[in-house]
Amino acid sequence: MQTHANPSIRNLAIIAHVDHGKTTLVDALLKQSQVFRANQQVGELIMDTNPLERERGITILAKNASITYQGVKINIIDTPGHADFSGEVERIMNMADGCLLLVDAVDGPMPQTTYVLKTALSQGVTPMVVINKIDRPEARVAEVVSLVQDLFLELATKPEQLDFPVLYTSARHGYAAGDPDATPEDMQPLFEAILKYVPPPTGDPDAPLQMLVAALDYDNYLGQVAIGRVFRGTIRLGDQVALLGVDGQISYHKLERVFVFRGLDRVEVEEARAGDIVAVTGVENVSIGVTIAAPEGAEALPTIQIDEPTVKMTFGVNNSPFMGKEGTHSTSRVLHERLINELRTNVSLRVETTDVTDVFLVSGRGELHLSILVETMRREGFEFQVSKPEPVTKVVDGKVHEPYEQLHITTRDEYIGALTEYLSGRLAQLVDMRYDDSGNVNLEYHIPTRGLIGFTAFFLRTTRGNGMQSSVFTGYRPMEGNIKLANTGVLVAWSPGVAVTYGLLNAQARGDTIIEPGTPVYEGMIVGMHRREGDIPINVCKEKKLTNMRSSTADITRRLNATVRMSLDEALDFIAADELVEVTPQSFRMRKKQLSTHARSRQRANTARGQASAV
Ligand SMILES: Nc1nc2c(ncn2[C@@H]2O[C@H](COP(=O)(O)OP(=O)(O)OP(=O)(O)O)[C@@H](O)[C@H]2O)c(=O)[nH]1
Ligand SMILES: [Mg+2]
Repeated sequence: MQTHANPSIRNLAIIAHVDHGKTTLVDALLKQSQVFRANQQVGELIMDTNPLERERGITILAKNASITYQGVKINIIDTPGHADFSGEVERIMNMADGCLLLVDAVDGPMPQTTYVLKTALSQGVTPMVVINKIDRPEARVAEVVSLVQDLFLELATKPEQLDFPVLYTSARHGYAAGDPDATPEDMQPLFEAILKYVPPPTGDPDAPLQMLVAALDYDNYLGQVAIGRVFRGTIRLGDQVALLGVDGQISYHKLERVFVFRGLDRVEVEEARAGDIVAVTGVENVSIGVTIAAPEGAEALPTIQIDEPTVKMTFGVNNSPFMGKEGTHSTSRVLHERLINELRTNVSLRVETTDVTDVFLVSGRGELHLSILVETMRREGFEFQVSKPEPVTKVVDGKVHEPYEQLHITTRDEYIGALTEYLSGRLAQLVDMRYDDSGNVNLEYHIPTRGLIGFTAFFLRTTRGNGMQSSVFTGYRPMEGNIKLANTGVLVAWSPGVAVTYGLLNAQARGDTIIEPGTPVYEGMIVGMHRREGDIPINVCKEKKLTNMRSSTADITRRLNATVRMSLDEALDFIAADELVEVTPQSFRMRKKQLSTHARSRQRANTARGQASAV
């Protein structure tokens, strides 16, 4: 095989925990390799092109680019660091021969660092370690290097994997060094190290073609674009190829265009040889994990292995009284088609039908993975309703098992009390607690995914932004114990209309309200949070009686308290099992599944009777 190495190419994945600086490092590499014109304004996080990525400041989709250094083309794959998008890392790893494992010089290795390194090592990708953010005053470089060494000792599957180079960078300031004490100037040492340590791709360019599709893109003009690495042979414009599906089906197509990556662009070429990463068009109904091969004696490459989803929720056709008012009302068929279409690119997602025809069960890697899909679909103009995220359980040896996660928290001392109380009520076990030099405390927990649902919003509220938390799936364990949920209910609109100040004032006697005066409401819509247990139906549209002219002074001075504002993610966390979030392109509303006040109270009475007779 080695005889067929292609020395003019390197394929490199950039992997790390969230926010350790992957996309910023790609910026620095692109800038130094003069991909841009001298006067071109390029800004930051250039690869985070999707609007949701820019808004949230995180990478969601892995993406390709390439740079040329000393005549060698380096194909770079930027990946997301958030655990919910780890399916993306699994998806692209087959394209790479080497990876840069970035580790923040302050934070050190974090849960997702372990996960992505394990993924890379298990696929035989050669690692290089980059200690990034060495410019930060709190950087503890030597300590972090030794923690990384420990991590490799734990994860390496072959002795040679322990022999990895370490570089020191500030991606933000655009410099790298091979020695932590050197005075760094620019990124050159990193380019040199990539050429030296990342093995060139192998594969016989004269053998029959084999390409594994690892990404899909859609272009309005070109149609479906399949992206992946040519493992063997040469891919040529106009070639007749076989598409080998994951299920063993074969179809034949003619390649219309072949592209390679240059900088951030794709340039059209006549052919590309084994080892390169290409984008091709002309292959219909392609999906991720399939092989494009020469038609004679076509052989499929091993498909992409993706871990199972851990969190699920339902996506249903909107059946609220406001359906069709703020979005394009979608039928069950349209919604199903949209979800199925998502599966072609979103590899760690699952979609199943349920026994209700217009409700689908969608499972993903975490709450964020699912809420990003919700947000993407509403921006496309869809309206629909979703249920509370729940963990995906499975039965092993007749016992129900549930997903567990490792939760890492860095925060200030003063928040430990509140966090501990919340987490212990949610079956979390403290595994480790350490103080660092800057007075931060690092906490590590094992917690069932079910206990973590809703935690992000709580954490942000409690610590007011003074902290970081992240979690990573560790495995399934038998389901044990109950979670103590907050014993509060909701305020539910009792009759339809438009909310008025007087009605909302009455509601505020019972709790906090989440809608403003002037908001149209329907029966069964959630308008606030009850301070106590149980739901309370309330008429927020009720005007003050005009006959009651002489109001007391107390009444005049009663002012409406501020409305509690929730984001869509918080609403998904907040709702209970018998509630839904109605999502439209313009807004979202929380509602009871059963809208009728009367029907809900009858249900409650029946349940109470059922319990009474069971005693
Ligand atoms: N001080 C300092 N900050 C950095 C450096 N590199 C990146 N950052 C900052 O760290 C934050 C996260 O950087 P990103 O490049 O978005 O991190 P990422 O690893 O791509 O994050 P995800 O894709 O969401 O996993 C940004 O605010 C960067 O400006 C560095 O070398 N020094
Ligand atoms: Mg990024």
